[in-house]
Amino acid sequence: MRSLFASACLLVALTIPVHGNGNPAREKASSAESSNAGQTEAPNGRRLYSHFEFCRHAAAEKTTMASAVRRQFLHAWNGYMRYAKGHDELRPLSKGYKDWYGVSLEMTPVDALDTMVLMGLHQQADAARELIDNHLSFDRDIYVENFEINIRLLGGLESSYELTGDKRLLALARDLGNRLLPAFHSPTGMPYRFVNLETGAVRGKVSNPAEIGSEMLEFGTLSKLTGNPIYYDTAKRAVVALYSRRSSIGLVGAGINVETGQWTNPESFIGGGIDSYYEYLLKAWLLFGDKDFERMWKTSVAAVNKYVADDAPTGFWYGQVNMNTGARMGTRFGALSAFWPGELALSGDLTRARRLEDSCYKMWNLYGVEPDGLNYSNLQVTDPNYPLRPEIIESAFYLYRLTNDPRYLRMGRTFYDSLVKYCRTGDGFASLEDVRTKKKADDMPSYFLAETLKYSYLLFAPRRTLDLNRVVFNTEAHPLRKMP
Ligand code: DMJ
Repeated sequence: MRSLFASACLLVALTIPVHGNGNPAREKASSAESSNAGQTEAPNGRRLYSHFEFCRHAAAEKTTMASAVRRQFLHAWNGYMRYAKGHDELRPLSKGYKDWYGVSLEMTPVDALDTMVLMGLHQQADAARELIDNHLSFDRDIYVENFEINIRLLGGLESSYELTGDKRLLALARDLGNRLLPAFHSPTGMPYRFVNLETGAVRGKVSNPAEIGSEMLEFGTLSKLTGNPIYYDTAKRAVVALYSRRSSIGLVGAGINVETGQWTNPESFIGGGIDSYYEYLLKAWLLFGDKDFERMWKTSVAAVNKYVADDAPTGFWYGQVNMNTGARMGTRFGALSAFWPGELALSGDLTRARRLEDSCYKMWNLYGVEPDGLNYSNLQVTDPNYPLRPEIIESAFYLYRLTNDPRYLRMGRTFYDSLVKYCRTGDGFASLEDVRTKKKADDMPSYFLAETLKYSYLLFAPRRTLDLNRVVFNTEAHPLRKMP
């Protein structure tokens, strides 16, 4: 039996086979169907359903899927609590843990907390808050990656504070924001890649647009929450410094020296290393209503669509070009680039968004899970791993919310089935070393709970679970509230 997601509620009537297919979610919907009064039988032995009945069953299937995702989230969290409690991340195969910097920064509890709140997992949220309250300290003599700590921890603390009102989370966010500020003390105002949380010393003068330009949402929110403009102004200065170094055709490259402002790599694309720079131009406009970001986003996306987009025989993609000339340098796409349909949709460009998500779905279905790298000109895998990434699901979520087209529910169902089939372990979920062989890797990144399972859940959950008009997600899927 085809899923009820297979057709839109816009249809007036449709026929559905009487018997189930061995799939629990669909069978549940089927058994509800069999109790219906007033249905008629079509000549082909199929039942004829009214528009109303169809929509009701599609809604039931969504509810079933949301519950199924919630159960998988619990499975992942329980594995973390059993083997990695109080550490950054679970190692799902060796049943151990990983701390990024030798000491724990409670990465998984902070990243997962707002997902728990949205899923209504109150007991688990209390346990995560207990770990954060009693064990998280940023007073550590360690060099941390400004970008990662900002999107996961600062964003996570802020979002959870907004959802719970727990002032201890805000105090931690403010402390962390102050410790990250020295990263921006470069001659150009663009941040160094690493900063020592205790001393404020910095490292890593060659950075990239994603790491330089993905602080605005978290730092801007910190200013709104504390009333201190320093965070907003510092992050904005960095973005403007980067934007003002775009090429004459409006593109940025993949590497830049934050001390000299000189580009070190002229390759321009939308994937990892540049991705969330563009994302934050759009979202800073949406979150803060700041017209400067509107202007920077519109200029940038026009250049990207003109030069980086590629209408290839295998589909619509975005590859690599020279930032100065627009000459094509490569035809690489991958899991990280699959965030772009979501950004396009959010900005109102549903045509490109839909076409690109179709290409992403093709990429996913080549091996039943997407690879981190794909040469789209011949559909050959260039980087075979799948580290439980969320982007393709994130885009399906935005597209479903903005179009109501059930094809994105069907995609979400495919992603869910693959995750459970290929990545689930006895005590969590594991990345894949190779999507072609499905060999697992000993990692369960914290963003799997922050992003992958959150977007999967929100795709199927009632819209009232989170009102997209009132929040903007940071690049780690932490929803931040729009404030005047
Ligand atoms: C996450 O940490 C964020 O989404 C980031 O922007 C990109 N990489 C991972 C997920 O793939």
